[in-house]
Amino acid sequence: MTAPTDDTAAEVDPSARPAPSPRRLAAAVGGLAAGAVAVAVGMLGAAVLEVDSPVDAVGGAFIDRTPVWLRELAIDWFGTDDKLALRVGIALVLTGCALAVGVLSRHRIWMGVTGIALLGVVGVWAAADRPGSIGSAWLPPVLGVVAGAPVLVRLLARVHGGPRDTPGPSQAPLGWDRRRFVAASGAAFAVAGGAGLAARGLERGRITRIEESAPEMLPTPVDGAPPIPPGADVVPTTPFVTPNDDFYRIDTALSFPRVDVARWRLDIGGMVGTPLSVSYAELLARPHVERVITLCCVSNEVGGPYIGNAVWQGVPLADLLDEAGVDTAAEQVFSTSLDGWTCGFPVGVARDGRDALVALGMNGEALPLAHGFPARLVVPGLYGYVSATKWLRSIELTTWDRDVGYWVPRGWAREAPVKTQSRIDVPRRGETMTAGRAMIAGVAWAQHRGIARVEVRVDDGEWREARLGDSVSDDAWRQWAIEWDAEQGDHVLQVRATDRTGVTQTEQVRPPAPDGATGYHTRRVTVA
Ligand SMILES: Nc1nc2c(c(=O)[nH]1)N[C@H]1C(S)=C(S)[C@@H](COP(=O)(O)O)O[C@H]1N2
Ligand SMILES: [Mo]
Repeated sequence: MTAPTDDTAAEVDPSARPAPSPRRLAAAVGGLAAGAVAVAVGMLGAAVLEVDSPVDAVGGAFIDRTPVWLRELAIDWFGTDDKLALRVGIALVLTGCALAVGVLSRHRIWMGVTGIALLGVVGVWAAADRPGSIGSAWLPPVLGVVAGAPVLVRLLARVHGGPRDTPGPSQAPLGWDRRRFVAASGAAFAVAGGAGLAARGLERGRITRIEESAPEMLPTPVDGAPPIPPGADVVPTTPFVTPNDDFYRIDTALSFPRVDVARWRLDIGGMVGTPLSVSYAELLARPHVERVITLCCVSNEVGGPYIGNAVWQGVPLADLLDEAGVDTAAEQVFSTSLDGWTCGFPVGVARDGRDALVALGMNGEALPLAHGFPARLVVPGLYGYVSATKWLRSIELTTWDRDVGYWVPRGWAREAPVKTQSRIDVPRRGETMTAGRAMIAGVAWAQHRGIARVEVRVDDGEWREARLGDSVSDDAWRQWAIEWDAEQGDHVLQVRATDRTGVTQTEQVRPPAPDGATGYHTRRVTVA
């Protein structure tokens, strides 16, 4: 049987534009309500079972398959809000799917049910695809389908009218009960909202419990960093030590890994004499050192914000490797996080005397969850994507042909030492200056080589040497400043740094991929 279409109404009044038929609209709303129930129940199921939510699993599968150009574009457009952008994108796609499911269901309910089931299949596939996914992660998307499909069937039966609906006083002339439909779909949205809120509450509680499991105080390091001399800080806008809350965050994790610090262990194995497995308490009990190390992201554009400097506290990686006894044939220190992310760097880097750390602390506190609690790697002189594993789970000594880190098959270089770079922080971008004596200032970095010189040029004039802030460590950035007699008009400011090996950063402009952006940071200013 074919229900009379409401479009006949339009024929009666030829002046009317073909308005969306109320039934089609209702069907779409029904699809949306059923979709909302399915997604929210899936999220709630995941929160109760303590597995990745189906939406995050799909997002994670998407992140893992994002080509380099799209990732760069996303970081360019959304910066560190790229995860939020992905969530919004997923929500829009899901909304479109749910509306389509509703419209399709209007005459062929099996098509809508199949549509919901297909979304569930995508959820199950993504859950199974997640590295380190645990057994029950397939269940939440199935629960979502089991909850969403009956809602769809019942709501669409109301749109359809027919024998299941007993005619009531509010029965509309077109043969369906709008008031009941509105009440039923409203109830479905309320259930979805309630389930969604409950899921969010559980997720927040989970994160709070992890954060509260971190120690209030870390042990005093046996080899502490000397206090930062006030002379290290010469840029008014940029603190020499980046506060934890301002430290850039870059990772592929849509939700924080399920850290259980009481049961957590760091395993060191592979090509070693004696594999080690150390608990958090054992790592805390070992002698700690404290080092000032600047961490930066390979995706940072010239002049970009994805760099931070912190006082890291932890156990020297070399001590742990010595204890395990590294096989001479081992080539790579390959590490894996609790969420299945991986990276690797040459064994030589870990043993050339530099202060690579298994860090437990950041700026005087236990590592914040966003920066890798309970433990992470920090290796001076290497970009984060080849070295700085957060939520560290294991370290494996291996060869290059056996394994490569997460980003390598995705178009990034296998080895990635940090490039010598410099950035202008003052004047700020778009700042209008007044004529007269002014300051140009910023940061320069060449981790593990150290900064020897910073020069500044105005409008293709002479390169002039800037005054350097006190050096704290070759592994940390260095601040710089220079006076300038600003004359009225538009000006172009440029900076370049030279490291302690005598090499000046290259002027050649290159994008971040595959191994770090190059070129001089250039700032255009207007002096009024
Ligand atoms: N587990 C995990 N660790 C990770 C990453 C990640 O995606 N997952 N990203 C790396 C990258 S690309 C960088 S630049 C640094 C950033 O560390 P931060 O977020 O503490 O600044 O972490 C590294 N460690
Ligand atoms: Mo990065």
